[in-house]
Amino acid sequence: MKGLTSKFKAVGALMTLALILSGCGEEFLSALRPQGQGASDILSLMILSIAVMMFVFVVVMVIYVFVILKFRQKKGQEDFIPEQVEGSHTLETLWTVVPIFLILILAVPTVQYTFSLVDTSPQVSAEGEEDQIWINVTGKQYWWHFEYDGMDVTTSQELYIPTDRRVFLSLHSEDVIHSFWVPTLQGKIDVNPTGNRNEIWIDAEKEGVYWGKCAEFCGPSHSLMDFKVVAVSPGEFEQWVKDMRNIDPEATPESEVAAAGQEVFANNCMSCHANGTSPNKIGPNVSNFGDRERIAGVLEYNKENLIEWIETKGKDMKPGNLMTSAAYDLSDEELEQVAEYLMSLSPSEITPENANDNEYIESDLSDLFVDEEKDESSQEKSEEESEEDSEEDSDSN
Ligand code: HEC
Ligand SMILES: [Cu+2]
Repeated sequence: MKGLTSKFKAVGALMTLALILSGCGEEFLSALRPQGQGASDILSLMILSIAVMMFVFVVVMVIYVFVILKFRQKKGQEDFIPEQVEGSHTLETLWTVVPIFLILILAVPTVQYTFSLVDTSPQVSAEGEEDQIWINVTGKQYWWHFEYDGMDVTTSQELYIPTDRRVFLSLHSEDVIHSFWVPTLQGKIDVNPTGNRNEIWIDAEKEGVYWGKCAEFCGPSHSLMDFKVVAVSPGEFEQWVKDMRNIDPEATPESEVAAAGQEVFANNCMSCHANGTSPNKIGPNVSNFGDRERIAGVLEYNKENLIEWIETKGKDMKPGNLMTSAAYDLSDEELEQVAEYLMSLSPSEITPENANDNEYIESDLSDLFVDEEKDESSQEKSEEESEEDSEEDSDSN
């Protein structure tokens, strides 16, 4: 009877586990419900290895049970000694060859995917080489910065991508090692501070807002180093890029309160934050802060949280974050004004809402690639790069 209750307990525990695990299947967060090619590939590897392991488990269990039943001591056999067998070529060959075969089944696709998941060489379609979107990603304690190569667009915390193609990421860190991971879209990739840049592609099959995480312990707020990937249709992406390019950080907001807030922001915050396409700074770029899904990557987006964040410098909301060293001391009125200003920053018609509206706008994005602006800035870029390269060369000498 006792055995029976413990069996029930085991079954109960398994069922609870199954229930908990089934809760992991969120489309915006779960590696078990892939929404991009990379994550699908990884899931198929997981299924393959589970299948191989289940095969081994079942075979071993069947033999095990069979042997226990067949060769157990029977009545009247107390003194019986079975025939003693030593060495069997057939068996030894079998249990050497079968595992080698199983490991090959696992190894071949694993190695293949290990390379294809980070293959950033140009994709070629029937019409020739496709234009590639490259985004420079910087990981920092505890937020992410994105610079769209050749497009003159910079943003932080939320990465906009078009749904019709792979986008290519070149990642590095400015402090410690982080790891860039959007579970529903791709595998993890290390983000290193040592000067080497890791590269990976991501794609989203359909529009949506996908959650990303830092997957390498990087300090007290590591688990709060969240970001979002906002996947919109190509037409919407093109619109977003154009809007983001045309930001005028000096433009005066319509509301008076926000205009006062702009002043407060300029006097207290611009040393660390950027607005517009100015380069990577100590704190996130706030150009489209009004369209963020979250504050600082994790907090629910509302004015109360924003004011609390600014007032406390996120001390308890994101322990150890670098804004805590800011020197300002704002009055309640100034807090209100600066919050109003930040929430008014919405330079683009395209927001995360467009990722959920099921409206698909076509575009081949060629506009984004052929214009002169791009040519110029990519030229500048390559000049910069070659300077950097020669610096690195001389460093290493
Ligand atoms: C010492 C540099 C520094 C100063 C000065 C500073 N900040 Fe920050 N701020 C940061 C850093 C760093 C972060 C990122 C924190 C994190 O998420 O780890 C941040 C994050 C934020 C965020 C969240 C941004 C987002 O994209 O979600 C807001 C809002 C913000 N700061 C507002 C302000 C305001 C308003 C002021 C001026 C009153 C200000 N900050 C002054 C460094 C600074
Ligand atoms: Cu981290």
